Amino acid sequence: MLAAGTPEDTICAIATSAGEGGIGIVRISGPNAVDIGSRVVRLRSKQSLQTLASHTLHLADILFAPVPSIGSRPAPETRHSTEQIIDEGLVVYMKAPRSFTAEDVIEIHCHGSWLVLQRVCEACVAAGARLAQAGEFTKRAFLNGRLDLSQAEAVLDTIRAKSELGLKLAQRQLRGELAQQVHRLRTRLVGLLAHLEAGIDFAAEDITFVGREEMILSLQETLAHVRQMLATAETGRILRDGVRVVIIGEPNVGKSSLLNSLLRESRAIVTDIPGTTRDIIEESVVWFGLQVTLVDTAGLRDTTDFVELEGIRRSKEAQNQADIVLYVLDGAQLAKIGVENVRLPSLVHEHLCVVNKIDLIKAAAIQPLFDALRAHTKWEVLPISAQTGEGLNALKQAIRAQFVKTSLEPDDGVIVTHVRHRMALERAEASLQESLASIERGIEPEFVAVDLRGAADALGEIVGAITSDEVLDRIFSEFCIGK
Ligand SMILES: Nc1nc2c(ncn2[C@@H]2O[C@H](COP(=O)(O)OP(=O)(O)OP(=O)(O)O)[C@@H](O)[C@H]2O)c(=O)[nH]1
Ligand SMILES: [Mg+2]
Repeated sequence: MLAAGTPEDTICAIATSAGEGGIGIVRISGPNAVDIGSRVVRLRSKQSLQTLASHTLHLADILFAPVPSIGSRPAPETRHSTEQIIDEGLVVYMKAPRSFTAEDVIEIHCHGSWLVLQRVCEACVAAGARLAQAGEFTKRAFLNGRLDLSQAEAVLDTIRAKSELGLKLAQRQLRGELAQQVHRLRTRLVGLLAHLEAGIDFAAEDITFVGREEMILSLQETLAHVRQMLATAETGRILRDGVRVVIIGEPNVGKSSLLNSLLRESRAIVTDIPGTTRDIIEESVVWFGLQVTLVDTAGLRDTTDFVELEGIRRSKEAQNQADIVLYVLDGAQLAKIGVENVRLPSLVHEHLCVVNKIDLIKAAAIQPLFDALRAHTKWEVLPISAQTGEGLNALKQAIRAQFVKTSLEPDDGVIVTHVRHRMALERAEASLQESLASIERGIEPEFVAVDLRGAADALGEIVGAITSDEVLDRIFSEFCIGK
């Protein structure tokens, strides 16, 4: 059930984004959409909305004072004196079930002025519509079976996508790639469950419905599929949300210079005074279709300066939220003190070590320095110069390669992008493991059935076949109003 109102309500909202635009759209959806639309628009062709062919556009005046419903319509002269024309625009009627919500939908396309759009919305409310809640159109599409839950989530991902790769994955999920795979696995489990339960019912008659070996094989295959999907979750999350790269190192090694060159703008203050950066500086870019958030931090050193200490605390906090840490060394200093005196911190995160300022090292000395460094540490080390830009492309490629390991072609299987899906798959994995262990130990089929049902339900949660109001409310409240 919807938190407020029911699907019998007709809802309306501004569907385009706030601000000025060439065109703005107000969307009306529900059983009375046509009736409400007829009170708000007057077609120039004098046709009534009811008679329009679905999915065709028609020029209309959009009226402020709601026109009384047909039947109680006043004489044309009185009607003319009370109504006000808000704007002129185009109207389209999308007949149920061939609309986004699978309900009757009227869209009013007017000029993209927020004031105009608000007045059109007010006119719709005065004519009997209710203002839609966040995500209510998509929620209706889900409740009416137009989309499953994973596709509804993909609608939001499409709207929010910040990178090409994120958009590509959202579109694949919207087309139902994940849903189909989940349905296949779930159907197989439900089939096995039916056999198992039938076996339980007819146990006394000694009929075996699925052989033990066959059951084990089928469960193992399903488990392997679930694990295959889980293995893509980390890449999926990064592709959808982007990767967070935190730059750390001692003062003056060129962290802020690196941030600036990667962003190609002078975002952070750079000086030759150690301890310049005191705060966290964060900025996003897109590299090869992948969204990357770069975070510059205060240089790490022993200090008694109160402000710098706070900066160092924040730097450590930022490290904990990193997908990858870039540890920056000063190459010029390295050449001077010798590689054997370099101490690299122990980092729990994925990390890359960059040796900066290689423009200050003699060309002939670079290779021996890196050979020694690679012998001295297990870390991957990359030469760069924030000043000349040398090595920055290789650095970007290396960061991408850490995360985009799977090919992104649809033929290579589904990629899991949502934490909610990952968690459900983990529950399915645990239940499948449990059921296999039970069969192998010769436990009663009744107990195996409980685990099989658990696995099927966990998969069902992904597509919304099994779900609670609370989960639905949480998912749809993330949407904007009008979607
Ligand atoms: N020659 C050369 N100088 C560099 C390079 N990168 C940075 N520098 C210089 O090194 C000094 C320190 O640079 P910053 O970017 O402020 O260093 P930081 O690591 O952010 O320093 P803190 O904020 O104090 O921790 C500045 O004088 C930069 O111009 C480089 O690749 N080559
Ligand atoms: Mg700095």
